[in-house]
This record gives sequence, C-alpha cells and structure tokens, in this order.
Amino acid sequence: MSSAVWRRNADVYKSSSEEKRPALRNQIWTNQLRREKQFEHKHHGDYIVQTDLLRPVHIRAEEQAEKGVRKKSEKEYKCRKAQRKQRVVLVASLHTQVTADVQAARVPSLRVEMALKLKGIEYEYIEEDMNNKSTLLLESNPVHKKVPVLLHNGKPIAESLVILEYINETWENGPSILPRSPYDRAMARFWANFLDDTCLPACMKAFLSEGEEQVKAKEEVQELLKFLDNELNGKKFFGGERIGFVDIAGNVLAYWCVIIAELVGIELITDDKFPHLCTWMEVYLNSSLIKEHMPDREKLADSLRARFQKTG
Ligand SMILES: N[C@@H](CCC(=O)N[C@@H](CS)C(=O)NCC(=O)O)C(=O)O
Repeated sequence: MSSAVWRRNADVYKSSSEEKRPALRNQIWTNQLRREKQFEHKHHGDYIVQTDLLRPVHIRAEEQAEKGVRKKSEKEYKCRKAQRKQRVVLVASLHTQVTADVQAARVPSLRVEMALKLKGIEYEYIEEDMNNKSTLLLESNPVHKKVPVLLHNGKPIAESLVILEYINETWENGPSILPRSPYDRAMARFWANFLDDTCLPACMKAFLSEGEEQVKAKEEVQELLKFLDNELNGKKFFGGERIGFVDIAGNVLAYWCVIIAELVGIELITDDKFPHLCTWMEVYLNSSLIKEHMPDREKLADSLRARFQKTG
C-alpha cells in the first residue's frame, strides 16, 4: 500500500468526529491488515505502526527531532531539557579545579549559590566545563559566554549581581538580600559595583606588579578600601544586621584577595588600617552559611599559587 493511501486515511481520521473515530480506526486497521496480505511489509514499513499514523504529524516530527537531538549529542539534549524546565537551574563552575587564571575562579558562581541557599530555593546544579563550553551556556549567555547563568522557567539570566537581584525580586521567602528602601537598595548596588569595577581591578594590579609599581598600586587599593571600611563603621554587615547583597559580592575580597595577598607577600588589609573591614571579614567568613560553602582554603591557595606566587 502506498504512503499516499495511509496519509489519506490519517486525514480522514483526523477530520472525523470523536464518535466516529473508534469505528473508523477499526476500519483503517482492518483494511491495513487486509492489504498487508497482498503487499510486502517493506513497502510500507514506516506506516504499519497504527498509533504512529494516527498521531498528529507535528507531534511525531517533534518526537523524532528530539530523538535525533538525543542521539546527536547528549549535551545538546540536556540543554533543551534545562531550557524547558519549569524550575531553577544554576549553570556554574563551582567544582572544577580552579585554574591559574583568576578569571576562571569560582567567585561569581559562588555568589549565586549563596543567594539561593540564603533564600532556601531548591535548584538543579549543572557544572560547566570551562574548557569545553556547553551549548546550554553559549545559548544562555551569548554575549559574554560566561558562568554563572541562572535558568528560571527556561529563561536565562546572566551576570552574578543581576542574578542576585533577580533572585531577591522573584522569591519572597527567606531573608531579603537587598534592603527594602529604594535609597539603601541603590547604595547596595553602588558598593557592589564599586567592589567589582574599581576595587578588584586595583587589587589585581597590585598583585601582578612588582617593586615600586607594586608599592604604589597597593597604596591605591588601600585608599579604596578606606571607603569600604568606613561604610562598615557601626554595622555588622554591609546591609546591617544580616548578610546581604554587598556581603555576598564581597566574598572575593574577604577570601580570594586575602589569600592572594599572602601569596604575593603584601600586607593589604590589616587590623590597624581597616578595623571594620577586618571585623566584618571575621564575622562573615565564620557565619555558618558562608563557612559551609567557601572552597577549601589550602586547595584554593594551591591553584592560585602558580599565577601569583613569585619564585626566586
Ligand atoms: N561579571 C561576571 C563575571 C563572570 C566570569 O568572569 N565568569 C568566569 C568564571 S567565574 C567565566 O565564565 N570565564 C570563562 C571565560 O572567560 O571564558 C559575573 O559577575 O557573573
């Protein structure tokens, strides 16, 4: 039997009313069996599965495409699956061995992980291989192609600070990460951006330079850190009594920068110069949530050593 006949049968079936369908189905099936006696199987092999024939064509096409995708690449399939999820997926790099390049460190990913934990949001975690970026990452963050990316109901959000704000606005459960008043909120954004855009590049300059240049760069960083120290005067955390946006953004200063400064051999954040910043670091790093999720200090130092510690 030709495929045209089978298509016609399917069309008749689809356009028939619900009541007529059972009888029609029997008839089509009986005709098929009758005809199969006269025709060789292989001529219409694709159409002998009756249920397949009766399923709308577009659904069949989608299923086949999905099977194809699944066969083509398991990664690609996972990507489609993550994009369809009606839940929270964090695509990040938290467990891969940190490479010598500090950009590959897990600082921004950790920010998002902490915000999710702080709010008590359940999420699925996908570890990204930074040496072989997945389709999911490239499609979710086509501009920067960087982790972390948060997928919520299949929609991607990139940039750690943007994700933190999104988390805060989307889930009301758990403590608020940002202050409620618009002014305090604006200030929190200001200090987080100050950390990322001004302090960190200045720290990197101090870490990577040498001699006179390093002394000067260190002084420049310390001038900047005075602002943060002053901001913490009379407060437990940047946002007040509870860990919030700026504290989470400040992971990098409290942990990474302190370790790197030790490796490089410069005294950057000392008690006498920055008493409030030092107290904050101590309280923050010893809080249960942060303590639990910070990477192992020794391991982190090992992975940063190659890049930052001077030899000879
Ligand atoms: N400003 C970004 C920085 C993200 C970032 O630098 N991610 C690094 C790893 S932590 C990355 O994906 N690097 C890969 C690359 O540069 O190709 C954020 O805060 O999310």
